[in-house]
Amino acid sequence: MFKRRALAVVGVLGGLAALLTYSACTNKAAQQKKVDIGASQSIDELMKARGLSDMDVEAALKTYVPSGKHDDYMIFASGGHSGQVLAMGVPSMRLLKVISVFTPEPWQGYGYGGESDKVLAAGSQGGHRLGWADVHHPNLSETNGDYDGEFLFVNDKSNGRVAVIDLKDFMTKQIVPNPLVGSDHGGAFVDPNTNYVIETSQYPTPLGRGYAPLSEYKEKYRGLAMFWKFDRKKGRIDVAASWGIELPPYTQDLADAGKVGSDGWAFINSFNTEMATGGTLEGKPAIESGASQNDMDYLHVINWKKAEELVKAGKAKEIKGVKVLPIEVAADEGVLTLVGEPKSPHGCDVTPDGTGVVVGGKLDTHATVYEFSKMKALIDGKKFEGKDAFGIPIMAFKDAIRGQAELGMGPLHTVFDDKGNAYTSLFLESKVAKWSLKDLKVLEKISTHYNIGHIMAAEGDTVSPDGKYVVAMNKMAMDRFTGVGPLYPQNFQLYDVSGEPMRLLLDAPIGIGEPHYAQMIKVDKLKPAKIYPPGTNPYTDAKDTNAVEGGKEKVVRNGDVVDVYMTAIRSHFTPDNLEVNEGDTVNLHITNLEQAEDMTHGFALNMYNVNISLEPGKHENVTFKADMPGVFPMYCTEFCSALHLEMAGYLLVKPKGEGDADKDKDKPKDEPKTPAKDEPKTPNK
Ligand code: CUK
Ligand code: CUA
Repeated sequence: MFKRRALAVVGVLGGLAALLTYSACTNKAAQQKKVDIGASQSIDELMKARGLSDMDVEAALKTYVPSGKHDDYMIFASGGHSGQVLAMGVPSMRLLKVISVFTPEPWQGYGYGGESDKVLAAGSQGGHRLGWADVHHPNLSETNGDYDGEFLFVNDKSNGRVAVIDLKDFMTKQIVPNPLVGSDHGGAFVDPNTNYVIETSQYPTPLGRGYAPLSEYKEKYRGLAMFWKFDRKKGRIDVAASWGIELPPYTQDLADAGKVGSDGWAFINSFNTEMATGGTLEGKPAIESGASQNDMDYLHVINWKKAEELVKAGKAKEIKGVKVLPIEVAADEGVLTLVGEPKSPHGCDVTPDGTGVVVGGKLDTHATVYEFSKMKALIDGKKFEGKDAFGIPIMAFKDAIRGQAELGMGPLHTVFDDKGNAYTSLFLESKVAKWSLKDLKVLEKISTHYNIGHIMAAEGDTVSPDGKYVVAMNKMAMDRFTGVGPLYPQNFQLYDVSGEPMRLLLDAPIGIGEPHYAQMIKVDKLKPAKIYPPGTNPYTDAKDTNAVEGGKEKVVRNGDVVDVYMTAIRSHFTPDNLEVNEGDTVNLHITNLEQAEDMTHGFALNMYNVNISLEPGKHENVTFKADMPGVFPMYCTEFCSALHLEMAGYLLVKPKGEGDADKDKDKPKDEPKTPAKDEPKTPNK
């Protein structure tokens, strides 16, 4: 025990270990007590006082990141229903930022009157402004199958949307609503060079979201694989160049893109190939049992490079302006092929070398590894065992697989390390199974607490995973934390997988939920900006046409439209007092003139729901209608200097009938003011 601890300490923190002068062969408590850590207590005394074991101390030493030191990895984790994405450091598991994506977020001034309102509005579905999202699968942009640290994509399962986050400034730049599907799930996944952001539907609906009764489910309901073209130069999805493939009304689930030899292909697992539609009140089986009748569902194997050619050759039909390759074409041309998947499949993960696809089974004890080369040969040779009800060819299961790994109860998702091992989450067993891709044999298992869903590993689904760390994203936390009421914290558990056995290092409750997937990237691949060049509009990535320079501030009135060109710098706004008339449309153009790191100013205008964040150099345009007369303090919401509280001003909205705000300026100061009630009501100019 003691020897192991000494070695671990040396491995993790050589300097400290030397200081502690642990001996590998002695176990004398007396010698221990000599270790003075500078706070009058020895390590042993501290351990005793806090009830810590050797393993606890080892875990602490492996995860503690001293103040001022940085983490080695960054996690981008789904924020679940919050609609946001969490950025966390590894190994400390410190939360660094909640990136606002689909949901307004006040601190980042996201959705409170500024330019970000346009991004959120563009994410409307069916004319409805959506106030939440169910984020499932963040995916980092890749170059040659490796994370390149430039962009992050996430999907909103509930409303069928995909968002683009630019990792230059960790801001959401685009939300693209899918006009065809009712919900999505597989995705956002990228191909190895991020040509496409792939989004696949979940619950089938009529494509284009029209009406069709459930009795016409088989005829009218469909799934979809959407290929959003990514324009890396612009950093945006090019909606016009995007297209889809019509899928049968099975419930498509997780998806992954092929890599290396399987680049150009995509794989989607599915369930409910029974096409059950429920009807519990009418005494019909619920979807849960209706969808669990067949022993096999279908893995969808898609040749997207071929689909792309067919779309370009005009073989697609248009639905709501989107080019969609019909099922018949996809089936006949070898674009879409099926192969059986055992018992309630879940998870769909391509191995780092691109040769295998791992699919779990919620009601199975195996993970199945499909062999890409075998499937390719079957498809090329047109060797099928039959067709499904939609005419899609089906490969024989036994001919398409490398084998099955007997892992335990309820395997879901799989990630990989640098030594040819796979790590699969076992939902029902609450364990992580480590197994070898070579012989599909389990090497070891470790408990999670509890009901693990997704799992992530350092660079775990690139062509060159790092190993080192695995994180379990658990569905339950039960006894892990101090109670906070019946809605329990969501818990990430960090494991050290650098050696054997695997070790649990740290619990990280995250405060929001429910997260699904996450990816972990080496921090040296990220090159985030520290400031913006002066006057930058982050949504155009260019200097805003309304950017304001110091000394050029002004107020311009045009009828009942008032344009205010304002600057912010420690610790004042110029202008700081604004006077407008009730009913005016007010456009605030505010540039933060600061070029010093972390000199962010906020701009809040009370009662008008305006709150924006002005990072150094950033420009924002805010528009609101001054429909509430009165006096409204406006102030900086970031504690930017000793005189931050003084960084304030007033918006005066003159009630209708009290005279024109501008006109008053020209009146001689001593002219007696006419009471409002005596004035004729005149419309504001
Ligand atoms: S799903 Cu959540 S645990 Cu949406 Cu990726 Cu498997
Ligand atoms: Cu600027 Cu506080």
